[in-house]
Amino acid sequence: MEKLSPLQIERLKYQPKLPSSLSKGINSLEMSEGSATQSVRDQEQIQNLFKNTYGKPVVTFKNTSSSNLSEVRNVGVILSGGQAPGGHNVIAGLYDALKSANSANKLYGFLGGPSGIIEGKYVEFTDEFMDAYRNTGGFDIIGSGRTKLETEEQFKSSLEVCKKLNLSAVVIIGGDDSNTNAALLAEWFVQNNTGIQVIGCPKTIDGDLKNDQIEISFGFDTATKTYAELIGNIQRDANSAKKYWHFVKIMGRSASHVALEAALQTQPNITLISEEVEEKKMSLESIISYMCDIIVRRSNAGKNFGIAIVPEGLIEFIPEMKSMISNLNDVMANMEKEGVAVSFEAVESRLEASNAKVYSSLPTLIKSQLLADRDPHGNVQVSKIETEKLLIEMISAKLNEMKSEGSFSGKFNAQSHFFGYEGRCAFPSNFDADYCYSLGYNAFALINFGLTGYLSSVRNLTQPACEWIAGGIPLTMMMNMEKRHGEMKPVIQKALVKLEGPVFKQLEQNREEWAMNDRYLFPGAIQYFGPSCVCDVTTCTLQLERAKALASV
Ligand code: FBP
Repeated sequence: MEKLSPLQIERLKYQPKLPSSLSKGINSLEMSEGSATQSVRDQEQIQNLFKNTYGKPVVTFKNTSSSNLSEVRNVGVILSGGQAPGGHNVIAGLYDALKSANSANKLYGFLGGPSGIIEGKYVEFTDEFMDAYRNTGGFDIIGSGRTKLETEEQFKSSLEVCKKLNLSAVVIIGGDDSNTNAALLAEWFVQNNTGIQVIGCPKTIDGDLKNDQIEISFGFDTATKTYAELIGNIQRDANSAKKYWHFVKIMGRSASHVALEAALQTQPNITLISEEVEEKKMSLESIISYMCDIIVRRSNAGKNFGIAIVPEGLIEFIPEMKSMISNLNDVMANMEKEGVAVSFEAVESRLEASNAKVYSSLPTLIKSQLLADRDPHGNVQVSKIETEKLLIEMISAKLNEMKSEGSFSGKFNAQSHFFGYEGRCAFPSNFDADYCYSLGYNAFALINFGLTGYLSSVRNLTQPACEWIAGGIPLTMMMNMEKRHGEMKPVIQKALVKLEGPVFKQLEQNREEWAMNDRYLFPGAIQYFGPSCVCDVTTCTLQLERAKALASV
């Protein structure tokens, strides 16, 4: 028998909570439809590309006393993209719903992400197999991957695999790119009269897959709490030794929700928010000046230490960098097509003059990191760019200059950290355990009502789980046209931090106080057992956004 840690043993026993609308079972549900929907932008183009799945209504479930018998259904599930705590519980919820609807139903897991459905690599879930993964972190139950599902050939091989397994539906658990895949596959399946449905589930620690119906993507709650714990520990260390500035880069490919949430939970001295940098058109130089100003003022107050939070995607939001990276993406896509080898010189000679100047001004380390392989969606892999080190290097240079001019006499010793992978596979918090289980359970309800091209939606999340509202939204509702690999493509729009929103305002109102007067908070480790005020509270982001949404109703 495999050896388990005490926490593993206890978490396996946790029974996740469901919204009361779903708790009476899959066969006692009634669905109500709202009015027709539209995509967030580029309505005409999106409607043209998604002729069969565009414009469908938002749906909501409530339970009914009558019991509908459900026909036998086999379902396939895919974990797609970066890991996020709670993925196993989405599958557990889906499995339990499917088996409770009809014990003859089968659930297949495609191995290694979307490539599993293309290549026909799968495993069938059994009670024993599923039970070993309940309430655990990670995606290791079936693995994940970032293969983009978009070509006719991929769709055809997926169809063959689905037919072989007699599937009536596929559930794709993923972020914006993966749910774009889900939307494309759903449309293709309808277009080709396959009768196979596709349902998405909103996953990503980045927290940028959201709108009014999707209040948050799963994994954000646990990941941000994990990073906040680590930052709190570092703050205590910095405040004890009083000799280092800690620069902490925090994951979140584009949006700064994770950095912002971690900052609200810990109250560090400096927090950069990429969306603000873009909005205020802050150049790299002005960011350095802003940070140096706080470092110098703290040093003058005798504090040669501090904590700075840097969002992972920052570099792509600095105007001169954004323009250079977008030009660089096109240049690299063309070089790949032409089979030209990538080198500093080759790239610089093809970039527009102003972008070439920005590129060549960067340290060699950053220049080569910017040339690393793009992800399958054509994005720069920002997790590989050491922005925190770039900032430290530039700040050191500026402070040395100031020293020689006599305007700085303090010390600046910096440590760099990157928190990302540490939080993506943590044991899901109680919130994520319940939310994920509900999303998976609800995904089967959407399948049972014959829907396709929908995203599982569970909302009203700051209330107790029994009051959560279950339903679904059409994936096309979140789509717009964006440039990928040098071409305009339909994609789900990322939800960035809103500068006029309550979450950023909370930082803005407090950051000067936090910069100078150490108001560090120490959240400690996620607690799974104990008082509800410790174990069941969700993020500041969700609480502030929901409070604002409810106040405006
Ligand atoms: P998803 O959007 O797929 O959930 O992934 C998010 C993320 O964790 C980002 O925060 C990060 O930039 C990226 O994945 C890292 O990707 P990889 O795991 O491929 O290194």
